Amino acid sequence: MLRIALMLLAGGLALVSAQPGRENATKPHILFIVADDLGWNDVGWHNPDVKTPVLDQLAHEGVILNQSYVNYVCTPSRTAFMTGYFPYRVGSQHLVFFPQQAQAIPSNFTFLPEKLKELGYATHMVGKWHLGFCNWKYTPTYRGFDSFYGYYNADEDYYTHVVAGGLDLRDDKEVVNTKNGQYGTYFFADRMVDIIEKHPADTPLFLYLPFQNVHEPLEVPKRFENIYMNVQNENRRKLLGMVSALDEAIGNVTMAMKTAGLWDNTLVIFTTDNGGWIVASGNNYPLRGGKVTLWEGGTRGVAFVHGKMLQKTGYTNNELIHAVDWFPTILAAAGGTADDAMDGVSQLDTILSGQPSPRTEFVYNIDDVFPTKQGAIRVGDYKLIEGTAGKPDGWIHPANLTDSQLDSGDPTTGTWLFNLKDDPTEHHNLADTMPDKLKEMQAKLEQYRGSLVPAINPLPDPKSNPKNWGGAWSPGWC
Ligand SMILES: *[C@@H]1O[C@H](CO)[C@@H](O)[C@H](O)[C@H]1NC(C)=O
Ligand SMILES: *[C@@H]1O[C@H](CO)[C@@H](O)[C@H](O)[C@H]1NC(C)=O
Ligand SMILES: *[C@@H]1O[C@H](CO)[C@@H](O)[C@H](O)[C@H]1NC(C)=O
Ligand SMILES: *[C@@H]1O[C@H](CO)[C@@H](O)[C@H](O)[C@H]1NC(C)=O
Ligand SMILES: CC(=O)N[C@H]1CO[C@H](CO)[C@@H](O)[C@@H]1O
Repeated sequence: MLRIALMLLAGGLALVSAQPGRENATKPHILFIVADDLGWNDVGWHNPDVKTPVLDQLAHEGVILNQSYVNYVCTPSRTAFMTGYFPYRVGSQHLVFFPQQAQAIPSNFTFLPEKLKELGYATHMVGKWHLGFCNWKYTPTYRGFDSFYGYYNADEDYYTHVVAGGLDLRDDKEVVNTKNGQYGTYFFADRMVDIIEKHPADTPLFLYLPFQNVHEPLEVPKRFENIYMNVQNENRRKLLGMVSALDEAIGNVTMAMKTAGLWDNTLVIFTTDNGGWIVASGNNYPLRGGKVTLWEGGTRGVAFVHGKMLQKTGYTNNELIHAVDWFPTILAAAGGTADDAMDGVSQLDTILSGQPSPRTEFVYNIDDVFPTKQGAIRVGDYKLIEGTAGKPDGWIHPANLTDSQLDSGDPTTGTWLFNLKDDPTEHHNLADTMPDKLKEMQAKLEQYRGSLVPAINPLPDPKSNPKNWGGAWSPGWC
């Protein structure tokens, strides 16, 4: 697979550089936008009740990615984006990193912006990190970003920027304590625009924008909520308002790119980090389950790409892509090559011209820790889940968000085999009727399990307490 990937990668570069009529033969600017907990059924191109005009237009002008997979929760997906490795090979496969635990991506993994800097890129990040902060060496400006404006953890209040008793907002290394009462999406978008306005056009720009929206808590300025006055369920109304706030912020970012003259040479990659969190009114209908589950609703992410360098646009691409692929893909677009050992493969030709994906299989997750062992893989059209698949389970329509479906239904531990080509919504478990296929898939999962790295999951450390650090979550205790 790697050899094929390298060949495709060389082809992809030729396509980029051979494009006629380009004024600037410079490397493309790259806008890598990650939405937080944005569900399959929470974007306008899947659900006309959702108002995302900016994203809809970008998606329709570009290429909608219909089989773009992510991990089941936040830290693992961000691990995949930043390292190009499946989280189970890094040690970050077990849920998310928590503020009180000394958890981080080990230093021997090179992060994507470090590679891009070697290729001459300016690298900036605005938003959520969630890849470890207990030592400065694990934080964004020590892992390849020229600048960082955002937060280390997850789940903070959109107005106070506090999570679990500590302020979590930084400008590079400095604590920001002047934003209490201001909705995060506004000032994060302002910072994004500011970076773009100050950026020298002759330097390639890598802008990593992992947005806070639409993660819990459900908070949004009234004017966004008011777009959905027809929605009865208050939580759902707020969630949708948060989606529209995200959309407006991305509109401001794209407008700034145009004004700065960068847009025509910009490759936009948009993806969610995992499926919608049904408990907080996110929705993945008609897919099964959502965030924190290995069902398709948790792992098949909304995504698209956009840019003038795309050769074929305005269609839905059904090729198999996984979160680990963005590292080598972005690197290839920037004129570099990824490490051979990496799990990710370049999808540059897949997105540029609709070539077949070099990927035929991937690992959804392997975790031996919680609540029981879990493992899931895809090979060709088939998917195997063994152990805990996660909850909420089922096919939950937005109209049914408040009912008991949220926590009842099928058992969440078992063995499932699906043919996703025929059954993308995982209604028909083939484990009993296809015993040979099941054995083959189980053997494959065991093979993958051979490279499992133990989860980084130490007990909470009292040294982390923000009281020891002037009230903010701070590096320095591991
Ligand atoms: C980093 O070190 C760990 C532990 O030795 C190893 O499992 C992993 O493969 C290494 N990763 C890289 C990218 O070198
Ligand atoms: C987008 O820009 C407009 C015009 O500057 C501003 O009024 C609005 O608050 C911005 N929206 C977001 C979400 O930042
Ligand atoms: C809503 O839930 C009810 C009861 O569980 C079920 O009969 C109905 O089909 C569901 N509606 C949708 C649109 O899924
Ligand atoms: C997207 O994938 C689904 C299968 O999950 C398929 O039914 C649908 O036709 C695909 N969309 C397009 C436009 O190809
Ligand atoms: C990014 C970049 O190099 N932009 C340049 C593209 O070319 C025009 C004129 O050909 C310049 O004005 C831009 O600065």
